[in-house]
Amino acid sequence: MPSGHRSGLRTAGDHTSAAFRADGFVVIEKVFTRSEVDLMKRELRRMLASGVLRSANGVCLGLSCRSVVFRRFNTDARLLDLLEPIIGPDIEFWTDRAVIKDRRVRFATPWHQDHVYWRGSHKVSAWISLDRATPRTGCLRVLPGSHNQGPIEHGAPAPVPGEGFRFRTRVDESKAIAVPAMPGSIVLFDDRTLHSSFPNRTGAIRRALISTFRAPLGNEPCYRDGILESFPVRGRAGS
Ligand SMILES: O=C(O)CCC(=O)C(=O)O
Repeated sequence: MPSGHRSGLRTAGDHTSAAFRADGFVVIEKVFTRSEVDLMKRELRRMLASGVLRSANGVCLGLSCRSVVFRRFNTDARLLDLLEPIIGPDIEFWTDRAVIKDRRVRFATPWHQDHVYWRGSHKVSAWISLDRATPRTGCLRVLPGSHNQGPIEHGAPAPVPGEGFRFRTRVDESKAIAVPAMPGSIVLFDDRTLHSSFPNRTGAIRRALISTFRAPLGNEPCYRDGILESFPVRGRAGS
């Protein structure tokens, strides 16, 4: 197990960023409270019920650009304080998505690097747990240190029945570790870190808000899912 990957500290920025640099990810426990997590879950339910947000195989893109509630959490100082030692004083929100595994969407997420989808500058994602995520309910798995390999070849995405087009990357799973997370805890990971998630074997709902940030770069386009999503959140032109 990589040393220090589970910090348990919210204010030790140096420790968090050192663990992140070494392993390509770090877990920070209990950043958001139960009532804040309940508010996010209520907002997610409302957005899905009203049709403001659509789920494709359990993935819902673009929450902050449609909801002041999610925008507030993605600009929360507790989250930005964790990101600042990693990204630097200027931080831009890039995009967000909710991933929901339940009775209908049970399948595992295959191994991949997020960089293969986004390309361009490197980004950091905050996987914010909204339910108890365990190996049985579908928590993340990561390959510690895999970010040091840089971007790897994923081949062309292939159709998987019921799951859309998916990349399939070969990984030595003996070196992988499970990353369980309680509601309100955050897993920060680099877009080069190889990760996947377990299938949900329980039928109990497992939701995560996954918000992605980067250092602002004038010449790189914003993320677009029909609408512009990126906006500054700290430092230059941010708070
Ligand atoms: O939350 C999950 O189950 C997987 C999320 C993931 O791999 C991703 O969004 O890149």
